Amino acid sequence: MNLNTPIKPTWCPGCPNFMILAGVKKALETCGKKQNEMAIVSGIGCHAKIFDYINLPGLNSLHGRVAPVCLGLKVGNPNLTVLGFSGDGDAYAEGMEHTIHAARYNSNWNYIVHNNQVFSLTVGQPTPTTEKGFADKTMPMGVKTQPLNPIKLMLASGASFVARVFADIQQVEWVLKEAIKHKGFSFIEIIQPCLIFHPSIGYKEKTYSLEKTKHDKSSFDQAWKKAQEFDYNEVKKIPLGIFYQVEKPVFEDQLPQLAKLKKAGKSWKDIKR
Ligand SMILES: Cc1ncc(C[n+]2csc(CCOP(=O)(O)OP(=O)(O)O)c2C)c(N)n1
Repeated sequence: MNLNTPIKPTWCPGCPNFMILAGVKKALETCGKKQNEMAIVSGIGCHAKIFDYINLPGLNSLHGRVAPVCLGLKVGNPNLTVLGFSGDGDAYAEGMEHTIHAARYNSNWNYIVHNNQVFSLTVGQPTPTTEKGFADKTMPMGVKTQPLNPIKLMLASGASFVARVFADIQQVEWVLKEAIKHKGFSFIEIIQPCLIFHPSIGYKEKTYSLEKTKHDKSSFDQAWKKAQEFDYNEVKKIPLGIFYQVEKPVFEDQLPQLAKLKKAGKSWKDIKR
């Protein structure tokens, strides 16, 4: 499988998005799917450039609209493995309503949010996950609001797989393969420091792996408790790994119109009507 494209990345030198790209490619190459069984979607922002660097079909969509496009792909071809790439601005500001409903629908696709706690492409304005007090040229008086905790949001919205990793090749590869195996909506947040506008200094040192603890990922109460350890404001401990994973009815599996396609392993365009 050759996932390379001729397009030269325009991310800043050293951007953790390069680690995410490498981890994603490794996961796709080894997840057991063929190249023509996968599709990718992205929003708008630095994260979204990943669309140009992976040789898979899909859509570089509109700002905040990753989730409905992924749902549309699954309804058009339930046999596709779909990966949607978003940013914290894309997923939690402009696309907030879609993010909530994606968790609620439990369609079988993977939502990967590169969270750098700022709108990077538009030069560093605060997003819903920026810490209180953060100040820069665009917000010289500092942020006055409390940040949103996306792990809590996804748990409360009904997501059946909720995970967070750091922008590290091995972590991204591992979590993505787990998410692809999961039947249902998989939410993965990747902490992706932006070296220019939000370097997240000291974050990596505070991370630890839930997989190395006694965490029971089938327990909503334990997941909720772990989600509160990092409030995106104060960096004391940052749990990484799978917070929550359970089986729930998958949206497209309940649609009788799609049963024929699923059984035949085909998409609408291959079916004679
Ligand atoms: C409808 C719409 N509103 C606003 C914009 C401007 N815009 C482009 S990228 C972006 C920020 C993206 O931030 P984020 O999703 O956090 O991605 P990052 O650049 O940090 O990876 C914004 C607001 C747009 N392109 N379209």
